[in-house]
Amino acid sequence: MKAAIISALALAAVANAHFTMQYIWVNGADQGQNTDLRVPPNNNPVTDVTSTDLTCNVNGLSGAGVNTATIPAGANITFEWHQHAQRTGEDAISGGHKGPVQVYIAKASSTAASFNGQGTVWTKIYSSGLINPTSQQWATDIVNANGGKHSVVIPSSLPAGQYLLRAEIIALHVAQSYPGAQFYIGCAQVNISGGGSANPPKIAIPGAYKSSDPGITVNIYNNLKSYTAPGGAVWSG
Ligand SMILES: *[C@@H]1O[C@H](CO)[C@@H](O)[C@H](O)[C@H]1NC(C)=O
Ligand SMILES: *[C@@H]1O[C@H](CO)[C@@H](O)[C@H](O)[C@H]1NC(C)=O
Ligand SMILES: [Cu+2]
Repeated sequence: MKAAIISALALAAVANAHFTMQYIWVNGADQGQNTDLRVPPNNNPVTDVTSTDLTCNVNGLSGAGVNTATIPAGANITFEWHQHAQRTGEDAISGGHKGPVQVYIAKASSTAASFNGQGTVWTKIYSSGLINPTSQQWATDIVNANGGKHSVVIPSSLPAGQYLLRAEIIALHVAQSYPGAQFYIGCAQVNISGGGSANPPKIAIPGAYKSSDPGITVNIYNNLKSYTAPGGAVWSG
């Protein structure tokens, strides 16, 4: 009985232990809390893959009042996530959240701040999922071990201009039925200087993700041997 109560409490703690993107770093330089970011009203996940909240989280269709960071082509961007407005004293994203980490980029039609990210505009530039099936180590375990951080190098062949960068952590601990998968999304506004002339493949978010995707509705506690994240292949520049 006592064990049952404790595990029920543990489950409740996992369910409530949500998180948001709070910082980006540009080539190792911390830009400051909530700077260059579209900040959602709370740390709850998005669970409806057809919602425009899937683009840049709740209230994320515009970045009015949000600074846009100028970054050099080929910059190394580090995203940093936390459960609450504190960097220490708790797991960054809570160990119960298991799943992939992905990053997408979309070129703004005019300014990044006014761009809503709708349509077939997103290019996947990073994806990490089930890293080790034997130990069941997920990309999220690495993010937790790194104090909430993961990094991506922006392909230097992308043209100069203003972009939204969209990082996503999908927590799959209750994903065996839909809706269940939890989408944690953070969007940063950047202005790439330098760059090239690549025209990468693109998908729509929402649009490309389906409730039936094997990376979205999945029982991860069933000795999973491999995992396919939604959204297709990474474009490496
Ligand atoms: C990007 O920056 C992070 C944090 O400073 C660092 O750990 C990582 O090695 C860098 N990646 C590359 C490819 O330079
Ligand atoms: C974007 O960067 C370019 C340099 O490539 C600069 O001239 C321009 O002012 C920047 N725009 C914004 C909005 O920061
Ligand atoms: Cu949570």
